[in-house]
Order: sequence, then C-alpha cells, then structure tokens
Amino acid sequence: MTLLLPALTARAAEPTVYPISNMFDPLSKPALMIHESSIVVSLICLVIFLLVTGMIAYVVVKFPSKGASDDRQEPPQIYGSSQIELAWTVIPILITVVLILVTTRTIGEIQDKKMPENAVRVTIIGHQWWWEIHYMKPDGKGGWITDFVTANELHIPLSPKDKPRPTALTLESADVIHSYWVPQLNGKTDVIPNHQNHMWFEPWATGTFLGNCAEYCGTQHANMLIRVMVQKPDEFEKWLADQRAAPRTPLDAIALQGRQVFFGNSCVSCHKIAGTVAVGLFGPDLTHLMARTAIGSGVAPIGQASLRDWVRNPAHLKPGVLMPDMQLSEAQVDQVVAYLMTLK
Ligand code: HEC
Ligand SMILES: [Cu+2]
Repeated sequence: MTLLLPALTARAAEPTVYPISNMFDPLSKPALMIHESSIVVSLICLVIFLLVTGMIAYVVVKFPSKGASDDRQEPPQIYGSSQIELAWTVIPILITVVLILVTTRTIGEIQDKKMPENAVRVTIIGHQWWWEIHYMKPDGKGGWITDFVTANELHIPLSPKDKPRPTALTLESADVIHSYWVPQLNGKTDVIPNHQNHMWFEPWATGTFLGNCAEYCGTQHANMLIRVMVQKPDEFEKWLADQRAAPRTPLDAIALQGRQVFFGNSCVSCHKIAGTVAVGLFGPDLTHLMARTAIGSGVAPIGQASLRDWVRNPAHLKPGVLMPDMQLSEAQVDQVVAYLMTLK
C-alpha cells in the first residue's frame, strides 16, 4: 500500500486519492444511508450506556460500605415483583424493535433500489487474487452481455445528487468466497461461487477510492486490493471509448519480438488481448493493461520496472500467485515488457 500511494498521488491527471477508508466520511449514496442508520443506533446505545453507568456510579458514590461499623440493614427484597419484571422485559423489547426497524428500513431501501435506464452495469468476478471486471451492454432481449473486459480497477461515473447515475454491480466468484468492500462507497458484500450478489454506488465526489477484499481467500488475500476511479461524465465516456477500441500503439522492433515471445508461450492460454488469438481467461485481460495504475491487483504501481519484475517471476512481488514463473531469458523479458507497454 505504501508502495503504491506515491505512484497514485504523483499522477497529475489523477484527482484526489482517498487512501484511508474512512467510514465516517461517506461519499456515495448507500454508504451515507448506512452511516446515518449507524449514527441512530449508536446514539440509542449511548443513551442506554450513560443511564446504566450513571446509575451504577450514583449507587457506588451514595452508598459506600462503612466497613465493620456498617449497621444498615439489607434493602427490601423484591423477588417476584411483576411491575419491575415487566419493566425490564418490555422496555428492552421496545428498544430492540426500534433498532430492528431502523436497520431493516435501511437494508430494504438499499436492496430494493430500482436501477434507472442510465445505470452503468458491471459484473465483477473475484479470483484468487484479483478482480475480473465486465462492463455490460443490453443484449436486445432484455438481458445483458459483456461489452468489454478489464481487471482490478473499476471506473464509474460521478453521480450528482440532482442527476443521479448509479453503477449497479453484480458480484460472482470463480473460486472461493471473497468480499467486495469500498467503505466510502458502500458496505461490504460477499462474493460467492455459484451465486450472484448485487450492490450499487452513487458517488458525489471524484477521485480514486481504495478498498480491500474483506473475506480471507488465501495466501495473497491482503494483496487483492480494490481501486474505484470515480470520474466526471465526459472523462468516464472517454475511458469507455478507449477501452472498447483495440490498442493502437505501433510496435517497434523489440516490441515485435516481444509479441512473438508472448504468442509463442502459454501466456495466450491464460490472458486475453482483444483482437488477437490470445483468449485465455484464467488471468487478467491485458488488452488495455497500461490504462491501469497498478499490477497484480495493487501489489505495485505499473511501469517498466515493475512489469519486468513481474514477468521475470511474478511470485517475487506476489508470493503464492497463480501465474507461474515462465522461465524467460532476460532478453525475452525485455522484449515481452516492451510489447506489454504498447497495450494502452
Ligand atoms: C497459468 C496461467 C498464466 C500464464 C501461463 C501466464 N499468466 Fe500472467 N497472470 C496470471 C494470473 C492468474 C494473473 C493475476 C495474478 C494476481 O494478480 O494475483 C496474471 C497477471 C499477469 C499480469 C499483471 C496483470 C494485471 O493487470 O495485474 C501480467 C502483465 C501478466 N500476467 C503477463 C503474463 C505474461 C507476459 C505471460 C507469459 C510470459 C503470462 N502472464 C503467463 C496467469 C497466467
Ligand atoms: Cu479475495
């Protein structure tokens, strides 16, 4: 994380980074609703706490023991007093009912949200230890199909309060249970194999929001970081258009050799590059690799040095990673990295 922050903040075009997941500073609709109901619940609990501790303190101060000389008698025994027993049964039940109503109302409002036509639809698939991200488009028959695929970094539009544009996420897992959590945008939602969960964001601040996988999912769980880039509408549309287009950077001699290494090795059976024969789905889509800010789901900022390190042996940056050491020669590593750097 510390490794990544300077790289993120140094990017001139990149607006504010929210590195600390401050749950007291919600910047998106569901996060605010959760925040408000947690304040109500905390206040009720605070009142109870003050009442109980206040009464204990009062009794302790008012009636201290006088030691051996204490000739006061035992207080009156009230075992079986229905008035008192009713009071300490009914009042807590009423308080609990209020707490249940406050929280179920919020849960209902969040879960029953009707997505408007203009909502951005995204399907996120958790993998050990990275996130596959599909941007969806209508299939013309009332369903949704993949428009394009990317990984780890979710770009979503700003959702001004007067002109909201929510992003609707469908969460799936390719292997074990993960959990998608960006505290300033929404609460956490489990990502479960053979099951779909849903969540949504309506952020009113641009910037990069950091989050984590919040369910232990194996060795590199801690390096399964989440970045959500909230962008102004025009920037978001530009990003969408760039992602849909094929990479256009012309290849120089070394990048051409690198392309040969890439397609001559099994890279193609795990990675996809749109418009080529590389259609592997086991690893992240590399079509627009260089449009991301980090590699390995946040283990290192993206750049020539980190890509070299990764391609030479990914377990150096991410021990236990599911991409094998490809045993390339130093020259081949340079060539492949030159090719990867054209994937903008
Ligand atoms: C057995 C499957 C497999 C093979 C073969 C493979 N990779 Fe990977 N690769 C992965 C997986 C899985 C990840 C994601 C690891 C993670 O972040 O935990 C990955 C991640 C990457 C990334 C980082 C992508 C990102 O956005 O974070 C790059 C770059 C990469 N691979 C390049 C290559 C190259 C080049 C080759 C061939 C020399 C190759 N890979 C071969 C499975 C594979
Ligand atoms: Cu995980």
